[in-house]
Amino acid sequence: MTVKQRTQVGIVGAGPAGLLLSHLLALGGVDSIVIEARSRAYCEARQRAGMLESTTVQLLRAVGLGRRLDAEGLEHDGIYLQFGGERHHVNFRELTGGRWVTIYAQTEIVKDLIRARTADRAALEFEVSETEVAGLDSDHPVLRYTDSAGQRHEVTCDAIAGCDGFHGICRPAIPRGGLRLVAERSYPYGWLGILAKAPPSTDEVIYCRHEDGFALHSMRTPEVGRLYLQVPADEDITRWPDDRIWDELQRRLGVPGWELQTGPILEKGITPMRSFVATPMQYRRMYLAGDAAHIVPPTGAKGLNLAVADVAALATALIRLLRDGNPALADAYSEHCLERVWRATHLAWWMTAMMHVVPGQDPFESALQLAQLRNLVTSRAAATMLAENYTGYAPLRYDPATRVVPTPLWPWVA
Ligand code: RFL
Ligand code: PHB
Repeated sequence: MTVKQRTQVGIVGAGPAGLLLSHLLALGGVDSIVIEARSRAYCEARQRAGMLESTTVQLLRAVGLGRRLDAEGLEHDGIYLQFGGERHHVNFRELTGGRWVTIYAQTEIVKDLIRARTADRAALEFEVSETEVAGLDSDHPVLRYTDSAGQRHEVTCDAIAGCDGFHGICRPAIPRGGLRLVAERSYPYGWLGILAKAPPSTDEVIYCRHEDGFALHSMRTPEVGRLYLQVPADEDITRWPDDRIWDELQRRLGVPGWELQTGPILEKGITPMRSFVATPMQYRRMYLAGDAAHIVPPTGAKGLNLAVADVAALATALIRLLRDGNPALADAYSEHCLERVWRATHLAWWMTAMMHVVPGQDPFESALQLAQLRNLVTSRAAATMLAENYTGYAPLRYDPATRVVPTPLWPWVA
């Protein structure tokens, strides 16, 4: 027998987008259920993003999720850009009049969110299967799933949020003709990422263009480093024993007088690089958020930040729709988000193109990359453009108590 239930918002996916959306809706008095295919342990351990825009940090603090972030997050003034054997610091805080970035792992945000939702006795189900969305042409779409004990459920909703990542089921459920544009770009390289029990050899993140390919030195804590190497898109990870990874990182990241500290590698994996944007990010009462709607290559550190921005806007829009009966923000959701998404897509594309080198690359291409990098470290205007885009865009405004606060990006519905 199928158990029939009712909620206001059915959320598919307990990644950062789905969990934060549920948290924000609850603060605004809107009920939701979150269903997730994987186990809680898997979601809490999945290694991904680490770099938060200051606008993301401010939003998380404002909604009661700042305690551990403030205690354990590593606040950085800027980044290092390295090329041609030179390392330059770009100070975002100084260039933007106070904006910064914070290193705080996505795993920790997910843990904080799951803890907060569980303490709030939220409906949050892990290890569900056979998820389906139906009735998308009505005002009461339906979410169906089988729970971890094998019980089938049917939840009638006022809205569905597809927060189920790039490979989820919500975007493909949009009827033919419902998506106007699917813009895509794939790159001939990927990132081999490691998590290592090795204290970071840098105080702030290093982005390095090297003749043999990109390298990035990031971190998670003062004891754990997170480092990446550009490799071919179809690279076989077994070709990269730990010693080869450390040697290559030292070779690409090395500058005179600097040593890379090494240590046991805790995890390694290869991520393909692609860009993807689905338009519109909604179909009637189903709204897509985060990686379900768009993917960026990780070079600009935008993916998680875009997911947070989407759900701040979506929560505000759904609270206005479902609590106050006003559909204006919900109708404008996609248009509002896509402005930010395309700015971030451009930043990620531009940084990717400037920093990666492919074997046998045209010397014209190489000279252009170096000219752009030189411009960034010598022109205040160029560095400011990078700083503004990297640290975040307009503040993410979410305030359920005072009804709705449109951000400056919503002029047509203010
Ligand atoms: P997620 O995190 O993929 O979560 C989607 C969830 O949906 C579940 N799901 C389903 N659940 C139920 N039924 C179904 N049928 C389902 N199908 C799927 C999945 O199991 C999953 O739990 O998407 P979300 O929430 O939109 O969050 C997006 C971010 O995870 C992603 O954009 C970032 O991690 C991207 N990213 C980075 N972003 C940043 O802002 N800064 C960074 O520094 C950064 N570095 C990175 C990154 C991504 C990387 N990888 C591995 C892709 C570095 C890397 C290497
Ligand atoms: C990370 O810390 O994992 C990280 C940092 C910056 C990026 C991508 C990933 O651009």
